[in-house]
Amino acid sequence: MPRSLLTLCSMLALAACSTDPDLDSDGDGLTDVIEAELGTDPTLADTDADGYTDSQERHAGTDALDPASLIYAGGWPYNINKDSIADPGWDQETSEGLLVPRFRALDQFGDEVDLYDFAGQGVPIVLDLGTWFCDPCKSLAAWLSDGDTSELDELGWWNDDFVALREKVNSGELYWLTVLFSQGTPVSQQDASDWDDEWPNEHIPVLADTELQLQGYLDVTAMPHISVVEPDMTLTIWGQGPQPGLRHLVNSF
Ligand SMILES: [Ca+2]
Ligand SMILES: [Ca+2]
Ligand SMILES: [Ca+2]
Repeated sequence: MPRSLLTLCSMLALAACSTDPDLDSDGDGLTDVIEAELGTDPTLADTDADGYTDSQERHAGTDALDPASLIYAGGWPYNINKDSIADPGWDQETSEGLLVPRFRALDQFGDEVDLYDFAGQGVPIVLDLGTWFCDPCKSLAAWLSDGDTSELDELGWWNDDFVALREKVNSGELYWLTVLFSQGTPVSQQDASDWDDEWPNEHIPVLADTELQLQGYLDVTAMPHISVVEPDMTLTIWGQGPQPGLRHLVNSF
């Protein structure tokens, strides 16, 4: 065994230490050799237990040894392979079956969130677009926050079947992104923060579409607007109104 690997093996103190330089004992995407160099634990995918793997933290440039150093303060997913998604850009026509452009926006914590970080996790994504002036949007937010459907029950499009979707959001089986926009005074990061203060759900990023990019692309006029995106970023349901998207999701679980 080469001297360097002997040294590594003694450092790692692994029962089954191998001479394989490609060995990734914890399957986190970093070899044991690289983890020894970084000081991360080769037997733990997430050394600092902050929800992001050592490999994700290295990719994002955060500290894999510091639980206070997070990729997103909100704990949103991170996709190491997001650059491989063929971003069609905002000039592409909007159509079900096509990829959604790479939307980036500030969230309630001030982090710039990349929509493509939610790709590749095997979890469908809801794009819920609304405004402060849309009362049903706020009723939807209230339900997502505390489960209260009393305001939604008054609305013609609401169905009791949709209640199950909140459980999917809270269990991580469904990503729900609330995206705020405004046709008048542009929304700001403060709006995202205020919205989250009013109707908090720790699983839901609230994003400020300051440039009306997603709002324009999805041609949002009726609200709440619910579009559904597959894990590969294909637009599956291009919502006009909330019902088609919510119905599709209920049927897909
Ligand atoms: Ca590893
Ligand atoms: Ca590791
Ligand atoms: Ca960390």
